Amino acid sequence: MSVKFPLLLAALAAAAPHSARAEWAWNFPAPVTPLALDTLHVHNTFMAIALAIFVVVFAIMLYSIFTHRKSRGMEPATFTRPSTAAQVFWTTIPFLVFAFIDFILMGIPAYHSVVVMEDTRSDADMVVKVTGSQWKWQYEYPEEGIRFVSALATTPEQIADRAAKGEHYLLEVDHPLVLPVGKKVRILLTSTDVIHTWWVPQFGAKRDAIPGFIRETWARIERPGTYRGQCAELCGKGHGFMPVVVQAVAEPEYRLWVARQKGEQAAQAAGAERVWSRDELMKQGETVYGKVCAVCHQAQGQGIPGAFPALAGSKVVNGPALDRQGRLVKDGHLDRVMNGKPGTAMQAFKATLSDSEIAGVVTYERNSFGNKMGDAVQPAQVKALR
Ligand code: HEC
Ligand SMILES: [Cu+2]
Repeated sequence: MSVKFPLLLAALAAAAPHSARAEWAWNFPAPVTPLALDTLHVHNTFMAIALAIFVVVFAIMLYSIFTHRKSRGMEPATFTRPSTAAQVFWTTIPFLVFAFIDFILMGIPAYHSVVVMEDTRSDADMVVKVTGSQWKWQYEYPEEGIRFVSALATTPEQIADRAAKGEHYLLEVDHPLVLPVGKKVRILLTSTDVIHTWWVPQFGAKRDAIPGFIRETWARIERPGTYRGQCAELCGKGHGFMPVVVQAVAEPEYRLWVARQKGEQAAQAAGAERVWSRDELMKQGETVYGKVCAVCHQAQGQGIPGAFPALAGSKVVNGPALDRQGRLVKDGHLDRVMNGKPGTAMQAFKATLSDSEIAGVVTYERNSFGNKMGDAVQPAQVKALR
């Protein structure tokens, strides 16, 4: 069943200014999971029932008003208290009618949907763990040992209107979540800081990612494609900048992707074994800084007074990172980046960045924005501190 309200929407669309119409859709986005299909059915059934009740109630009301009008010589009734039997009758009948509608007509499909939603485990083919952090998503495939961070790909220039916006403005990421079509994916959700919500409208699932808890949902994507969503829980300054992008591909293509990811991760791990040149570290660091740190500390390391400290001239950045034995200096530069500062927006990056990314970004900060430490941190040193 598909109930739409073309007349009402057409009227609204005609009234709206032209520019506001570009994003108008007539219905929900096409569901691509059984769960989304089920909840859409519930929505449509409920809308049909609500519409039917609306029509019946209004018809009775309008009929009563117009038929019993004074100009037709209607006399008001004079009773003050109708019989008890009449009162019981006109209370009981509507009660029974609505009990039937609520508990049977609406209750059964709604109950079915909730059961489908909560059934995250039976016949699950694979597990993906999703971790929200201000302001990006981390995806982990525990069975494959794959893990990566998925961050906004829209550039700061596009956001500031200094460059042309792309088709998927603010709905594009550097590393989408890749999932096989037709497999039941159990999705575990948690967060490292505040509550986020992982939401892809076409999957029909929207579940909070709560720090300290693991919540779950599931998806069996029936059609290959790219599906986009957003964080749906106000989670701070970058809330509007942590989109979700899922790429659903056929099973063989998925296996290929998994193999490639494993290769990349192995290469990254190998990168920690060798000595990097300063230039390599600076280059790596600049990329990481722009992608991960600049949202808070800003492009030139100037920070935002009162919220995010400047790294240009910072005592921490211009202090020691490691002591002579290669141990962390407490509250030093490397300590701050690896372990964060609990209770502040400065999170521990050792969980989300690789050895070479941490070594790179620390080296970069120590030698940029006017900081001139002249030293470098090696990936192997970071690895030894994990
Ligand atoms: C979500 C915002 C946010 C992001 C992203 C972020 N930081 Fe921070 N950072 C902070 C805040 C807030 C502090 C101050 C913590 C405190 O109260 O000492 C801080 C402090 C620091 C400090 C110490 C500066 C000082 O003078 O106290 C360093 C170094 C630092 N961050 C490096 C990084 C690096 C490297 C990255 C990227 C890998 C990064 N930060 C990403 C918010 C952020
Ligand atoms: Cu969020």
